[in-house]
Amino acid sequence: MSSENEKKAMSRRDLFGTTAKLATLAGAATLGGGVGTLVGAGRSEAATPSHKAPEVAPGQLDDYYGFWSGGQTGELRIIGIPSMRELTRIPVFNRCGATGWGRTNESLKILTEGLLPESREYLKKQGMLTFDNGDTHHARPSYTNGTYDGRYLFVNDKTNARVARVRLDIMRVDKVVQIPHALGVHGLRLQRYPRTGYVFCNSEFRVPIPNDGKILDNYHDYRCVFTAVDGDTMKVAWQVMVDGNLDNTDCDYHGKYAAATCYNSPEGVTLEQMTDKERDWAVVFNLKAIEAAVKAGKATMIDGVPVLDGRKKAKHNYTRYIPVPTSPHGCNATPDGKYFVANGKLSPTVTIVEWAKLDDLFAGKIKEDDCIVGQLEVGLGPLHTTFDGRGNAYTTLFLDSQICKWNIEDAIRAYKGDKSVKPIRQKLDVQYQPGHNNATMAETKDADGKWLVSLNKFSKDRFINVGPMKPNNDQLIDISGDEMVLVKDESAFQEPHDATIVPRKLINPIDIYKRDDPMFADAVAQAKKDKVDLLNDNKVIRDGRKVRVYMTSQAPKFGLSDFKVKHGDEVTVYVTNIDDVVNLTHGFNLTGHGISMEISPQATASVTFRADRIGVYYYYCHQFCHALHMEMQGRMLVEA
Ligand code: RUQ
Ligand code: CUA
Repeated sequence: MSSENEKKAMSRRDLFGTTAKLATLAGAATLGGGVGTLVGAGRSEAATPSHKAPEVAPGQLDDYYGFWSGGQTGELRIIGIPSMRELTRIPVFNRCGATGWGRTNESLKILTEGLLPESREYLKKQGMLTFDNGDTHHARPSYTNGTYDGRYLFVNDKTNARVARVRLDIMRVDKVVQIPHALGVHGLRLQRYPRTGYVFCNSEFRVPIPNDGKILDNYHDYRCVFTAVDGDTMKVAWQVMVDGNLDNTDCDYHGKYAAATCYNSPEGVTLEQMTDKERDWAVVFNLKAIEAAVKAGKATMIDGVPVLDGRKKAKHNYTRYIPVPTSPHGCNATPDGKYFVANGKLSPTVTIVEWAKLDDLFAGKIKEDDCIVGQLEVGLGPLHTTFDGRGNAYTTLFLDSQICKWNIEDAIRAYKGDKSVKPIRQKLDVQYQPGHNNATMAETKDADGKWLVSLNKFSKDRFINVGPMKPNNDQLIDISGDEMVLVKDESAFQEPHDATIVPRKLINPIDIYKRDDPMFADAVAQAKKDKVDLLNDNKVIRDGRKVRVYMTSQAPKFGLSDFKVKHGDEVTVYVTNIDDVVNLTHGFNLTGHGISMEISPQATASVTFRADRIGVYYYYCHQFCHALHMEMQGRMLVEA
């Protein structure tokens, strides 16, 4: 940034620092590009790492798994904490050349079977089987009794309204469901108690239901739905129609309530309309009342899904709308199980709501406002809050480029009028413009308060210049002591929206596939029909114009050094990796055919294509598996 720009940014930040209260929606909305895209306040001395980065020496292992959403890449990433090393990636909604995800039969089955019929039809017309992009925001591991159980991880695709489930034993997706009546599935959180259970998803954009062209420009008839997916079956359990646009969501530790922040309560479609109000709300959902209504058949079945009307004017006991300052964003449940926090975004405040008060609210004994037990001014642009399990909260301030540490009970005392307490403990500069932050185990009852990551959207001057699109900056902060201490910068490709951090003892992936893994059950079943023993046989089976090629891989050899097919045949190649050795993955790439896939130890992977090119084509192993890896190849002969 030039010094001239820097001065401008500085003075703008000073301005907002002193007029925090005025920097609510009116100012922010009209300033548009000004406030919304303001980049940091230049380099800050105080923010230079004052501690040495935590030492995870070569050969040493990390203490935690960090599950990073890959944002617009549509994938997930696993980051070791505290080293911040990227350990691996999990392809989810993207196409991945290293694994064949989105091209193999196994992955295509998962990516297509949960699609809505209208999407399938649309995709077919485009010559596609599935969407090949996604926008992953919120990755959350499954719970039992308020803490992570290591079974699954769920993540949303905002763009195409999907939710994927990842098996944590093999770190691969096994189910994908597309959410009906929703465009832009954004907020996602999991039921904590008694277990997951429900996957709660917010549809962000209001749409006509059904979206069939009958309602087009009349945006007052658009609706937003809150969806509960059954995490075991990956089918939609129910939906509740609400007022406003849903943003983020979270739920309690007792299995009774969920909450979601809403913006755009005026239900407009332009920026001016959307922000033309003093207050929006956090909508709270009464899970027992919703379940009872669905069971009693009170829901309208739309496209096979029970939909309840939770709008204010319907006056049902499914929802209540708790007023909060306009345009709230993050929604975060405290690990003590008592509260959730709505983060102000355009308001410099966080609003604290007590879950227990919702009993009285739904019973009609108290009003919505009575559920609010605190409202603390934390700074400009509060987006998300995380916790240390010692009573402190950490809120990202997007505009101030800071993390604000504050004490929850003190904030509640101050709200009650106790002027002697100072809830804010510390503000730490981060570089720059943080979105989510998350601390180790912060979203479980076992929050341990060791590390916090701040996922910053801008890195500006923190790394050598790589062109106009800069990396993001994920910063590691030590929160184990009284003061937050910045210890590490780590660059990241666009855009890790969010992360959860789990002690390594809770996650136990396998090294080698078991032969009865459901991932390749279809291949096993087909082989059985063809009387092929996948671990021993190498065979080409012709079935009319369909050809099934079965081969093994064992370093440094494929079971077949060539196979012959006819021009126009539909060919399926099944490769079974019979190496029973940790880390010995093979690949199968077919030259000139756009085919590349992994076959991990003891797995079978398959791919289907039409042999539309006459001639000689090599297939080769793409993983450097052996000194003779280059020789691990064979020929496909396609005759006219
Ligand atoms: S929410 S913009 Cu995680 Cu900040 Cu997606
Ligand atoms: Cu197998 Cu290289």
